[in-house]
Amino acid sequence: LDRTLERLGADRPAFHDGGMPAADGEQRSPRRTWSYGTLRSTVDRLAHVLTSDLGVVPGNRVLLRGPTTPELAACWLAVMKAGAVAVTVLAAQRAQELATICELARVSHALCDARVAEELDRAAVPGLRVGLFGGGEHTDVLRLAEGRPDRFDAVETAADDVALIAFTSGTTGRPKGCVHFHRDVLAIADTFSARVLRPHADDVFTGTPPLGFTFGLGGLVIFPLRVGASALLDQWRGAAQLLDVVQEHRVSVLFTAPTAYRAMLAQLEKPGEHGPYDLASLRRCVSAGEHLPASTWESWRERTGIRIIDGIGATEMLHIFISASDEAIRPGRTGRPVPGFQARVVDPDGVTPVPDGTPGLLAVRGPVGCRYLSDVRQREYVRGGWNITGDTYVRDAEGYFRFVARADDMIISAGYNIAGPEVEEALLRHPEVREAAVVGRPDEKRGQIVVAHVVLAPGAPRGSEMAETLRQFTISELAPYKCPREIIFAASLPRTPTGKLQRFRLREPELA
Ligand code: 3SK
Repeated sequence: LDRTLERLGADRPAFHDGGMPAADGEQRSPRRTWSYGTLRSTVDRLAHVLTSDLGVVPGNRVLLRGPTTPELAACWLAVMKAGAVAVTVLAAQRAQELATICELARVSHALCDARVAEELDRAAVPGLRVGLFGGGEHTDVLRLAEGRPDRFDAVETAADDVALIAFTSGTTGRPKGCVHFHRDVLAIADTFSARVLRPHADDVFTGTPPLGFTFGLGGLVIFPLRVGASALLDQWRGAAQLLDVVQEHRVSVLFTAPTAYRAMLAQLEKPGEHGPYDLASLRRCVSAGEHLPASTWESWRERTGIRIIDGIGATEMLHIFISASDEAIRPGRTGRPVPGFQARVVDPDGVTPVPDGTPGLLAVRGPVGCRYLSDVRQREYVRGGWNITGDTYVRDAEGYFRFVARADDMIISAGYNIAGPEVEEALLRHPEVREAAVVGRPDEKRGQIVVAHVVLAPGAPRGSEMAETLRQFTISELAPYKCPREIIFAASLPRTPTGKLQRFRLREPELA
């Protein structure tokens, strides 16, 4: 922040927010732009509040909680300047999860958006000192900050001091804290962002991942600030609002997940309602968080002319480590290791490489890596210096990595190995299918059978005839043994607050 400001001046826009009507017709909120100058003075004043009023000392762990706003981003930067450690959580997390996280990370302080403070209250964390922002006057840390000096000398941290503990509940629901250093924060900006995304100072970023998810923190705060660009920080309220935001703010860099690309494509098909949309400002669209099917990639390119930059990242690795851009993109394949990273495919021992073309566990190493906070699962994740992400991948002769499944999403039926995502991808090619999740269900005869949970387009008839149509459709696309034996129609699929499919809830419906 300081360097960018010195280099490009204080007047450039850093963050925008508001100004967009909500999908449900709610009033337009005033549109605001924070210049780099405003951002820095807010951050510095907040750093004074943290250190002088709330008693934060370097190394203290400060929980950050709120919807995506410039205020939340300013709090994150203030924690960095104060030499404290940001513990990022999602606004959607509930009291019990917050209590667990605070205990695991030994959180002593919190900065919390007043709109979501109740849940933190209910977590009843012993000794926690909380500063609220965006709420009533006398409790608001931003109000308090107005009376503090507008320059703060950042605490001298070392490259290997802890900057961030990011929590992941993964797709299985057990929270793990991932520790990242100050140098890791810069490393993701100087690898994926600088080498693959290649943003410039005039870019306007936006996207759907929240700042409590490192996909969002990188894409919406770290990457734009590193190059002096600006970001629109808001909460995602649906495809129509996201398209409106892109059009109205002339967004050029979009970070989101495959589900949102599909939802926007469906919205673009709707006659008249909001569109036609002018999306000509877009030049970079990034997809991560889940596998991007080639059909979604193709449809987006046909509709917008843009080649989506797919990527795989992980909270353990802070951000994206395999990706490709421009002409190097191969639809349906994630890409190649981002410069600075190495990747290979290994057998289940986690160490021995398998030949190209053979599926195995993805192993990666580079300038960032997994450091779980006191968790025995560290031993499984890092083996022989390589991070084993839990994804099954194949590397081809060109050195491209193709996603097969999460290691625990492989279905073994009558001796066949079936990758759930491959069947999902086939189902998604059917015009009436909006979302699909394919899991194995225990079966006496076959070990497991393939079960598909499907969300249909609005108005499409559910029922046995449609189920049979979809079964026949998958048989026409894939080997018959991969065809779902059962199709269950659903209104929606279970997802984590960051949008990842929770297949375990479909495998074990009692957890749903
Ligand atoms: O967990 C993920 O899927 C992810 C993707 C991109 C960047 C960062 C993360 C955590």
